[in-house]
Amino acid sequence: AIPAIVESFNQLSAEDQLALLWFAYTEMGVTITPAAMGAANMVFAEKTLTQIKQMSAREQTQVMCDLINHADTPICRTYSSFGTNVKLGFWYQLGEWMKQGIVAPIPEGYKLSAQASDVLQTIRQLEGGQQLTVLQNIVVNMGYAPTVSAQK
Ligand code: 45D
Repeated sequence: AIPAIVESFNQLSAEDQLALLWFAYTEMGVTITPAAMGAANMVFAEKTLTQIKQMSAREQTQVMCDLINHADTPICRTYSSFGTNVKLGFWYQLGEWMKQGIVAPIPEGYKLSAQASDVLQTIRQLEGGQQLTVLQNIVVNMGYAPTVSAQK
């Protein structure tokens, strides 16, 4: 079932993918402790996260869209070099900063498309370990990796 869920996620528009991640994050954010984040070797992502923090709101949103779209940018290439849990931790950190107003938020009252809501609902119904696997499979393929893209 997990590959099918990941596949349906990947078929959503970039905007839907980003919005769905945001809603997944807001629902599960509380369950991720600082200790768990510590386990993710976030030192590898610190430079990139700091760079994003210092960007304008528009640039911040653009970077996140680029990651989803597999754009060929320095940040997308750096992201691809992260391990899976660093990638998850990276998104988690951006989510925290969005909540704190440090990174540009999603528009107030924004609603997911019907397709994206369906995928989110399916993810909600999984047990915790499977949810984590789905999220790992989603974030692992974001960013830009020349060898992977060449196979498409
Ligand atoms: O204008 O054991 C829209 C670790 C369109 C490690 C938009 C872990 C309209 C150890 C697209 C809506 C900690 C990794 C704008 C475990 C519009 C460990 C913008 C687990 C502006 C278990 C949308 C970690 C935007 C986990 C900008 C499970 C959306 C981490 C941004 C999970 C969305 C992290 C973001 C998740 C979502 C993070 C930043 C799910 C972040 C999600």
